[in-house]
Amino acid sequence: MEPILFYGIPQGCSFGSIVALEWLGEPYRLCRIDMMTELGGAYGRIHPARKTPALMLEDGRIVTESAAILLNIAARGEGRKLGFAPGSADFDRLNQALSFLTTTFFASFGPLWRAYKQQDGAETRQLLQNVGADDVAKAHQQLDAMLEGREWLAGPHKTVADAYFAGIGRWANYHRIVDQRAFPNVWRLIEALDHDPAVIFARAIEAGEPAMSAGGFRGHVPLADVLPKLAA
Ligand SMILES: N[C@@H](CCC(=O)N[C@@H](CS)C(=O)NCC(=O)O)C(=O)O
Repeated sequence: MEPILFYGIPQGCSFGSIVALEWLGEPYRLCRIDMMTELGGAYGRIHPARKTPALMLEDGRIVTESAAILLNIAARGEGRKLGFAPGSADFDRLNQALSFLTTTFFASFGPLWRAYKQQDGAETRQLLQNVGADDVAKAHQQLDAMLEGREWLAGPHKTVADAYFAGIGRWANYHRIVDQRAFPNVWRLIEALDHDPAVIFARAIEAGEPAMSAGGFRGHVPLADVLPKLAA
């Protein structure tokens, strides 16, 4: 059995794991989870905290947390150079970039997602949006500094850190909160990723449109069909 990635819509951070799987080029399947309606119920058997992404491995074990999933994908494809050998300076750089993105950068959007879900309370929503705008701008500033003099986040070629950024780097524009062109190194990376076939593929997958895989995608599988495959 191929690994199965559980990805969330809309605007999931799991987008990055789809991009990484495409870059890897090995067989995989996808299971689509609508985060507005499907996080409850049976999905809790895949991810008890009811978050996406999750990756089911060949033996039925589940890996959660984007960083762990992405490093699992990177470790599969030495030839694809999505990661680096442990002990090297590039390996440290990759872990540093991934840690920053999955903590500080991801968390800076927390208030904005709270505001997004908030149905009423215009005042609270405004407060959350103000806090979010400030946090997101600071996180972009930090990322811009990290990218100084570098084409990609973690070294001389694109890695799973860039794949992850392709997903969460969209959020500033989605929330219309920060003009990313004010951060030239970040903007350069966004533009470089924008036309990448794997990013185009992941966008089409999220939108539910026909998507052209580089070769690894073996189709969607419904959640009900995956549950019996779970490791005991
Ligand atoms: N630390 C986790 C965060 C996972 C997470 O919060 N995922 C979001 C989507 S980006 C989610 O599932 N949200 C649904 C919810 O909280 O209701 C990771 O990096 O995988």
